[in-house]
Amino acid sequence: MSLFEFRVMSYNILAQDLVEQGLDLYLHCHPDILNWNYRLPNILQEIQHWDPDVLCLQEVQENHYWEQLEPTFRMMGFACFYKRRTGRKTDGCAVCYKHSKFQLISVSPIEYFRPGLDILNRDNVGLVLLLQPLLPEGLDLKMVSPLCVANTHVLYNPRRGDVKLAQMALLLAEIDKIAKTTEGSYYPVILCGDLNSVPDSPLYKFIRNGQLSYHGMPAWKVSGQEDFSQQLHPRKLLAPLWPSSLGVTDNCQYVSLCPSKKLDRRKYSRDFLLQFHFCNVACERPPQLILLEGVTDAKPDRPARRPKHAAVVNDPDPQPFFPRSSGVIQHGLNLTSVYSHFLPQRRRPEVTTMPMGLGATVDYIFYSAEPVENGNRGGRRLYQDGALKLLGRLSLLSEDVLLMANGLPNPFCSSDHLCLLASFGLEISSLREELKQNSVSGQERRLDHMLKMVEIEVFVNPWSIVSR
Ligand code: KL2
Repeated sequence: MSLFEFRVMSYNILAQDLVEQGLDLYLHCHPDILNWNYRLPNILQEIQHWDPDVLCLQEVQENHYWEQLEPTFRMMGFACFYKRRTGRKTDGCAVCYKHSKFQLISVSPIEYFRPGLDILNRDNVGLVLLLQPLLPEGLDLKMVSPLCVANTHVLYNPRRGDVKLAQMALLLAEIDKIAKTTEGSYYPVILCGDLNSVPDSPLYKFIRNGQLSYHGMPAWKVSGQEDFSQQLHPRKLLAPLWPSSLGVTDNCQYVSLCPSKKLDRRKYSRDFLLQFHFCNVACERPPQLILLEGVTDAKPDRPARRPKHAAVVNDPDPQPFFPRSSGVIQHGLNLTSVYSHFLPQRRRPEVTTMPMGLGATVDYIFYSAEPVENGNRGGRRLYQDGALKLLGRLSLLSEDVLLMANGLPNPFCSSDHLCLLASFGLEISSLREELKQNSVSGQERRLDHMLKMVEIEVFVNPWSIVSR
């Protein structure tokens, strides 16, 4: 099986305006290394060195993007897309791809801010691209599937897990729309971002296991960033998490796209329709009505407690009706993490950022995989690679190592986050291979399947630093 190989980098490059607004977060740093003119060439050099084909950046300051980053990336062979946050903060997300490797199919910027909705009152954003991998000349593009790339920077506030979940739900709904094939399955998805949530937090589990029962959960618990269990009256998550007026189901799908039939038939609530049950018009027999004995000859009786003239009020909830589950959200993308969040040889957690000298993972590259049947260990799904294969990744570091370098940023790493880098292979189908597959016996196929599982163990080696 031949593979279309490419590398993906996710990197929160620390917006300069945020450095200057939060200088007390960087007291451990020499002021010179916080200077943008010092940081920019270091960050560019790092990107150039690892040479990704897809680059997902967070905390990209708008003026730096247009004046410095985009022109440089363009010279490096990237096509670039940018989405600034709504509101007053000056940074946003960028997704860039090598135009020698991919062709753009579509791009969707997403604003999570929705006026009037408390749960979506923050200015974070995301970007979702659909890319067509380009094959060597002579090969039909149809032999390789389009790839969906999403990038986001979720709200920081450790107390507002409710907002973080709603932001993720909007991003997942957009991915669902962009990555869904005409047959209802999904193109491979790569989801990068700073999710401001730690591994095995409820938000992380929601992405990885496709399901979260949230009803009654304190909002601060969602991200696992900090412990607010001493707080007297914590904000709790109540079902439904977001109102139906958002047009997103509890399965994180846009209502207009979800498979349930004839949604537009249920435009009015039951209470609203009941008002008309015995209204005057309903009790009046149309004069031209042909009477059928035993069917239309009885005059409907108005129950005594129903007034003759029902005061018809406007429907308070005229939104399209769709069923909401009680306190559970789900999504249909099968996503697993490139990183395992643990460095077995050091027996320490991986770290992607070091706020105030404390190491944490909040940055991720998730990718589409196949859930292993009956591979559910205590609610945690097991995955194996499908059409998209993880070939390697750049090792992260542990907190103790970063502390020896004086935390982040330091003279070598010019952001308060480390970059994440993964190398993938996307299956290129060929007629010959399809024929071969169809001729192998069931026994051989099972063996082939087992071999694949073993290979994954080798691939998911945290020390497999990508090198080419
Ligand atoms: O955690 V971050 O840093 O992904 O590296 O995302 C946010 C935080 C970023 C954008 O909002 O600014 C940082 N204390 C510490 N850091 C903060 C705070 C805060 N109160 N607010 C924002 N950030």
